[in-house]
Amino acid sequence: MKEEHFQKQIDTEQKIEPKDWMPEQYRKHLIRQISQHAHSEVIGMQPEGNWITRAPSLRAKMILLAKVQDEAGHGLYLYSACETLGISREKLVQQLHDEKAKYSSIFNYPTLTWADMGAIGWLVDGAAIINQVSLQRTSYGPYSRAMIKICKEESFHQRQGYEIMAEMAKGTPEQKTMAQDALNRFWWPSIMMFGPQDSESPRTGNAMKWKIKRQTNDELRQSFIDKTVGQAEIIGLKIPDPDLKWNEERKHYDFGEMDWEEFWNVVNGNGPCNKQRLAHHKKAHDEGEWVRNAAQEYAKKQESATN
Ligand code: FAQ
Repeated sequence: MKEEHFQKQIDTEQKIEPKDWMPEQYRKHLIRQISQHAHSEVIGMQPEGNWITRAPSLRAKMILLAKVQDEAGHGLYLYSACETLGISREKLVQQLHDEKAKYSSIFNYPTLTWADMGAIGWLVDGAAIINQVSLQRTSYGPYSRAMIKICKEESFHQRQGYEIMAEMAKGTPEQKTMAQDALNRFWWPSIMMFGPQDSESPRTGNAMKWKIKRQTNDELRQSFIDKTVGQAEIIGLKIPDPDLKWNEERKHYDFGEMDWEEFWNVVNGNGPCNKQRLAHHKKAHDEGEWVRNAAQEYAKKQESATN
């Protein structure tokens, strides 16, 4: 009866809220996805944080600083949404440190030049938006509401990245080469953000049945590619895929095969920066212990003062 009522709520587009009954598998599925999403936002601060001190102008520095802070905020919205499912923030962070929880593969690639800041904003935030706009309609209320807030900021991120790429592409020949090189390195990892092909994705079945995901990995990837090809053309950069071609019958771009061995290697902890990213997070977490303790003491004092 409970299960039927739950599925009916989903089928009739009513949001599931924290106090509603939900199957244990649905709760676990959400904790897994939302926490991995939160970890991605927070780990995702590292590749860009790397360039704050080297931004080429005060304006560029202010924008990048604001963007990295936004990512921290996105992590917080998502951890809060996840906590409504009955798991603590400490446990979620522990799962990340124990490598039981993943984060997006894209953040395991290094950022070698300033143009990489452009490529991340344009492509990584661009891919994140396609995915997150779809997730605004996810069935779990707190996740859906977090997505609505996040998408507003994410579209500014995408535009600032595209602006960097556009400026560099019309700059000196060296700047244009740098922009093209960033696109060459970030293109395939960006389209890998959407996950394995549908036929290889074990989580998609339940995710679609429960409307946690509203579109599949392949649908979202196709939509990202269709949107991005024209943007590259406008600024005179070339997407590094010789098989990329408009298919008039499908009304979509056909594209080449991804290197799935590389994808699974990165997902399973063996990408170029996996070890470095996790070590940095652990160090920052340890060094922040006194801040968490002080905040807790302050909160306790405030509470006893009001009682
Ligand atoms: N990287 O069966 P599926 C951002 C794992 S936010 C790592 O297809 P599912 C903002 C997957 O977890 C970017 N692992 O799984 C920003 C599963 O492992 P598990 C993050 C991946 O969940 C921008 C296994 O493979 N966005 O970038 C990846 O149905 C700039 C099987 O896969 C989200 O997290 C991958 N690429 O679909 C921040 C969006 N792909 O858990 C800073 C929410 C797959 O069974 C700077 N998440 N895996 O051990 C989702 O939409 C989904 O979870 C997918 C994967 C689409 C990522």
